[in-house]
Amino acid sequence: RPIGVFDSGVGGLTVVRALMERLPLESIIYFGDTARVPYGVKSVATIEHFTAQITEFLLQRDVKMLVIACNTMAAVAAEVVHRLAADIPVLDVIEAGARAAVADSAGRRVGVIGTPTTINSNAYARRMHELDPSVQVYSQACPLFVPLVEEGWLEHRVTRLTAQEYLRPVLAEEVDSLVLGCTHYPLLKPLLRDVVGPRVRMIDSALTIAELAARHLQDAGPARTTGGAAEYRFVVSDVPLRFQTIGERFLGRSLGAVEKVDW
Ligand code: DGN
Repeated sequence: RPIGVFDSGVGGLTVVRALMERLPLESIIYFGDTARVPYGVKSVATIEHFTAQITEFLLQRDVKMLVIACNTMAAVAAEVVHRLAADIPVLDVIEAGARAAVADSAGRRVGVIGTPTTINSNAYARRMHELDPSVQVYSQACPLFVPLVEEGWLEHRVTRLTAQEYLRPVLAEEVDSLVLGCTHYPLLKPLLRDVVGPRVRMIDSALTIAELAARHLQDAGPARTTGGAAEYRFVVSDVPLRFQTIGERFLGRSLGAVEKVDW
């Protein structure tokens, strides 16, 4: 049975990439809601409705685990997924990122960046405070990052200036960690490293959720050692212009055939 991974669009492929590297024997079915992205600026009710629809779709494909790769969905609609998929583990990037951020957290000052919906939901800060009330959290919405990454401007001076502008208030608080709270931000890691300097620990929620998924599967039983190679299916709600190019940049390899859902 495959692991189901879903996102509001193409960005969750950074999570698929991390899962492929961490769990190379596991099959994955990915759903990207490319027809309705971006979610980062939509209302909670709409995001909940879309999330429920995607969850049902993946449950019908008999997934053994669900991974909410989209920070925006995890921030405001994780409950919906837990309710609909009560029989299987449901992991989400916010839980994974928040846990990693507070690990060894004595006196930690943590910065969180994400889409406006993720930041306004306060989900990261709330979860981190539950895990460790002593942690100080400073959040910043970075709405221009998603389009800049999709444009492929990963090292562009416009992106650098934008990052300096967005991160100035967070860096002024002398954070020791920065949570990359959006599917797109792992692609900006080299540039963000330059902007935040070598001292700040960067938490990549794609890597942390792959680690969490590996731990869950280990607890569930011995790793699969027989059977065929892992299979990957990519399903989207639209095949927009340049999808293949952008998707392959996120995935770090060829996507192969992409299926379009018939809704
Ligand atoms: N996948 C979204 C996230 O991680 O917040 C970013 C894309 C979007 O919906 N704006």
